[in-house]
Amino acid sequence: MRYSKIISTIFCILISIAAFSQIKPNINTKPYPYGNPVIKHMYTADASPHVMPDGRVWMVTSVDHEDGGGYSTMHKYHTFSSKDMVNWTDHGEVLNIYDVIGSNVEPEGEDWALWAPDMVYYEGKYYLYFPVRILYKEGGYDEKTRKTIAYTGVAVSDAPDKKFTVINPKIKGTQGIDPAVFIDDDGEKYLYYGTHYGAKLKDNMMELDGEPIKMEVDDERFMEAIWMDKKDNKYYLSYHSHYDKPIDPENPDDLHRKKSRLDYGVSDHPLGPFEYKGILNYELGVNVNEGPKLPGKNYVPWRLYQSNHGGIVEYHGNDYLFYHTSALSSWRQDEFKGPGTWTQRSVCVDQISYDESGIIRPVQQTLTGVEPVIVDQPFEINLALKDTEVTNSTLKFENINLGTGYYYAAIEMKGIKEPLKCEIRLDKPNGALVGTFVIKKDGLTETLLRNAKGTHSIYLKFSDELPTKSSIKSVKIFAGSPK
Ligand code: FUB
Repeated sequence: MRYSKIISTIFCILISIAAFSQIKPNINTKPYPYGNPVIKHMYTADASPHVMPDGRVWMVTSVDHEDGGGYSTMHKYHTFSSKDMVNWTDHGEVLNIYDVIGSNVEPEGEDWALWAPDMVYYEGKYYLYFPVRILYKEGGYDEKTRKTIAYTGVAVSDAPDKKFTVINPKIKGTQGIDPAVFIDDDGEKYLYYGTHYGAKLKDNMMELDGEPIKMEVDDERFMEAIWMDKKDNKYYLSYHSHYDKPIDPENPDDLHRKKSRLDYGVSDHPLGPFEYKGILNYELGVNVNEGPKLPGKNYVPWRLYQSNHGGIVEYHGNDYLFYHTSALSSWRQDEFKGPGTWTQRSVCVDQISYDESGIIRPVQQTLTGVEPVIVDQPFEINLALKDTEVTNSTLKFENINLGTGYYYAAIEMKGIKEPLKCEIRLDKPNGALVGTFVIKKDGLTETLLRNAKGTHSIYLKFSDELPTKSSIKSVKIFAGSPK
């Protein structure tokens, strides 16, 4: 072995020993006593929540290693679903790093990891966006000197609980971690990723449609973990802010310390620029009212100075923040006597509230979690076409009870010659837009719906004259009560 190779091997061994010497075993087997985190049988992080066509909330999460060992040990994703936000089903592993690498060994000198993912439904398929993060071992693990690259790939599946197949291991133009996909009410699709970028996605969901744009937020602490949400026609871009030094146990709230928060900005356009609006989520473990305290201190053991990461979903009238903490790790290691491990995280869910002007009140992190959601309405509404006339390329359906929310719609058509769009609006032909069918061919076309709740007249407004001899076979609104 050459001298330099011996030195680098010794160095790697030392680094590994250093990393693993911090491992604390998960020796406490008592059941975790609180509602948050919601996943209690394994370590999960970076949740991306969406309502899927079965009316349930689904999330894909990163998986932190049972034995800790840091961010390089994140090698797979699981999906979970719930119909009430409290009880979650683990659907198992849907993608592994070796599905991406194509063999069961990592290239020599490199640590490959799968970081914060997103999963969306589009035109009958589920797309899983994953950041590959490669760390070159000769650069070492030190945050200041390490050499890494990261980019986004995409995998597809027919169902969110089945294995995904990689269809593009590296989306051209993407650099950096934390992809998030947003589908707008007009049918456009956007991919956000890296520290600051956003771009339209092509219909094939695996290529960028044009050059990525730098997301501008007037906040110098905008760092990573972008999530896009839309509320009352405004685009809310939330993100993890730059933080600095570790928490001083004697002064955890030190005003001079830059905190790891989720902050957000608002815009009238999905690609910005965004106006900074404030805090979505405080530093992890801040202001938790109930529960255990770190021995001798007035704050929870899992107070964390880094690793905040959020995803937002609206579900039957409430908005929820998904984030993660090390509370489960703190419990399983030594029953809340110590802090837990910052890379043994677990997904928590708490409610978001807004003031009258749309400003988010910083989320109250809780141990109890949220109230179970109970939905009692039909899963599906078939809009009766019998007596409905198409006037000026517009159809009207009166007095439709959308209850606490319907999340998808489908139209079946025949005789389509050219692609056309059909907007779904409430109460007036130019009322609130809740979704858009992009009809490319005969058969079924689906769209997601946003803010479709309460009792309304529903208008379907086609972008063009319907071709002669075309016909509408059915229109249905679905994903009301979760299956
Ligand atoms: O969980 C791994 C990475 O750490 C995520 O991709 C980032 O957002 C950071 O939280």
